[in-house]
Order: sequence, then C-alpha cells, then structure tokens
Amino acid sequence: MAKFPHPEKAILIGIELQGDKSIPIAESMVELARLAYTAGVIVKAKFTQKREKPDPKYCMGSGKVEEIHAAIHTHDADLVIFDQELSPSQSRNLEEDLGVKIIDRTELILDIFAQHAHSREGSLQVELAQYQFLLPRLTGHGVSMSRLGGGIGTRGPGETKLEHDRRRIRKIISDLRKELKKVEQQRALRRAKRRGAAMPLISLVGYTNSGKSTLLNALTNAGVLVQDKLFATLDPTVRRFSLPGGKTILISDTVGFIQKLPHQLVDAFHATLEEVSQADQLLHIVDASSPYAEDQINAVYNVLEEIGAITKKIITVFNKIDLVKDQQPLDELAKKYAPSVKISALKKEGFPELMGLLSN
Ligand SMILES: Nc1nc2c(ncn2[C@@H]2O[C@H](COP(=O)(O)OP(=O)(O)OP(=O)(O)O)[C@@H](O)[C@H]2O)c(=O)[nH]1
Ligand SMILES: [Mg+2]
Repeated sequence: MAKFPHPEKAILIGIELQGDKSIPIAESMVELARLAYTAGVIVKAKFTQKREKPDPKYCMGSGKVEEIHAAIHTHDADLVIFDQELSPSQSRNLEEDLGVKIIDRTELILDIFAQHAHSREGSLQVELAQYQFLLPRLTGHGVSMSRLGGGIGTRGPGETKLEHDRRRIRKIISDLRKELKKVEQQRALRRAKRRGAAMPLISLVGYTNSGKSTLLNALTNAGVLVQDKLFATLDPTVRRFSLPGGKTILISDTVGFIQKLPHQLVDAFHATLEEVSQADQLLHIVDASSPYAEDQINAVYNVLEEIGAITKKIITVFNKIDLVKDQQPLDELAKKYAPSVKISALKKEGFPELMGLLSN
C-alpha cells in the first residue's frame, strides 16, 4: 500500500474532555509532537481546547476552527493532526472547511508503522491495520481509496464505485488475514522447536523508546536498530543468552507500546505479539527518566491485558537511571512495581542485579 507522502508542516490539536480519566492533555500533546517528529513532520503550532464533550461536527468549537484556519495561513501548514480519534464525518467536515489534510493520532501511528515495516510479516500486518482503519471511512465524499495514493483533497468515488471499493477492500483484508495465518503457523512451529530445546522464553515488553532493543543488544550483541524515535522496532528478534549460573534462556525483543495504541494494530499484530503472549516471563522495560513513567507503565499494562499476557510473571526493569537526578520517586516506583531492578542499558549498569532476578 502506498504511504502518505509527508506534508512538511503541521498543526497539532488536542481536546481535553471533562471527566476523561486517561492521561493529561499536556502529556498527550508532548507525545503527539514526538510521533509527528518520528513521522517526519515539522510541528508549527499546537492548540488545545477544554470541552464538556466533542462537537459532533468539528470535534472542537467553531471559534477554534477559525483560529486554526488563521494559523494554517500564518504557518503555511498543510496538515492538521488531532490527538483523539475523529469520526469519519468530523474529519470530512474539517478537511472541507480548513482545506488541508486532517489526520488523527491513529492514522499518524499507522503511518509510522508503515514507514518502519521492513519484513514481510511487518508489512502484511501494517497493511491489514490500514485497511481495517479505512473500511468504515469509505464514504461518498472525502476519504477515498485514492487517498491512499496520497492526493490531498481528493473527492470520493460515486456510489457504484464506492460499493466496488468496499468489496475490494474486504477481499484484500480477507487475503491478508489468510497470509498472516500462515505467518502465525510458522511462528508457532519455531516456538514449538524452541520449546523442545527446553529454554525459557523471556519477552522484553515496554513503552516505545524505553530501551528494549538497547538492552537486548547490550546482553547479546543482537545488532537490533536503536533510535531515539518511536517504534524503531516492529519485528521480533529472539536471541539466546547464558546467565552467569550456566542456565540458558531466550530473550525476545518486539514492538513497543503506547497509550491509545490503535486497536487495529493490536489486532493485526497478532503474530508478532504472540512472542509476548507465549513467553514464560516478561521483562517490562520502563524509561525511568520520563516524568510520565507511571502513566507509561499503565499504558503497557492495558495492552498486556488486551493480549492476555497480564497474568504472567513480570520483572519491572527501570532503565535509563543514568539520566535520573531525583532518586526518591524512582525508589518508590521500584517498590510499588516489585520485583524490580534499576539499570542503565546504555552504560551497562545494574546488570548483576538483573541477572540475579533472572536466575531465580
Ligand atoms: N541515557 C540513556 N539512554 C538510553 C538508555 N537505554 C536506551 N537509551 C536510548 O533511548 C532511545 C531508545 O532506545 P531503544 O533501545 O531503541 O528503545 P526501544 O524500547 O527498543 O524503542 P522502540 O523499538 O522504538 O519501541 C535510544 O536513543 C537509546 O540510545 C539508557 O540506559 N540511558
Ligand atoms: Mg526497539
């Protein structure tokens, strides 16, 4: 599937809904900006608005729409990114009134995944998620299949064409599912073989950018790509590792999680996430230097729950301690999420303590 050609300049928008129990809007907006940066977009301005509930037409109020219209001109922006999921009609209305492409957090994450998918398995899974996202959004106006080709402001197909497009997409989705079934079977075979070798499988899980791949590389010279960008890793890598006591284990590194991880991705990445749901034990890597560490822990727990892995034995690994100045809040978190250990994967600090926990 073709990727979005990236417009350069974007305006970010977040709506703070009364009574919303998820993470604070300021934190969510910082993350949205990092996602935008990862996708190769330059952020020109950010707007937030408090509301009781989303406006059915625009998600935000019409006064705000005018403000954003002016900002688009001032900054010569060609993209508006919403922090929350928009309904297909909201996105259509905004696109018509603002005259630029409108995407939401889910589409941005899907696009990053599309940019970072290199293996056949990864590409198949991303494509499945993209088509699942697209299907309910195919309407007579606005979003159309041609949008996948990247044309800004493309009008939708007529009704006959539309039904044809829908049928075509359903067929593509069912073909992708069939192909992914085969991938899953191959993974299951490989896992069965590993089981035969009787080595426990430990899966690294954690928020994106927490340092999972850095740790795997430090332990095993796996050579996995490490980047200060979100979702650098999509494909699972499994390596053998000998503990100081002589016991050998297998460690897998896989895709990171994020708050509001699009459900289409969780569903499509079934084959990849099996490395987590089938593991004997989880190492949960937390970026201890993030002011949002505990929110990130909770976001990871939500995904673990969704994939049926929350009841596994979890060791919490507080990483990046070389960047932590105030030890006290970290010590409290470490106690709360015990068994836990504090390390720096980059500086290779705290490894003996980690080995100690893994040997138990
Ligand atoms: N200072 C410091 N930086 C670290 C440490 N561990 C990882 N990093 C940095 O954090 C960034 C992300 O590291 P990765 O290992 O790619 O993180 P990841 O969890 O695999 O991320 P994704 O695959 O993108 O989900 C990189 O810039 C690393 O150099 C650490 O202990 N200390
Ligand atoms: Mg990684």
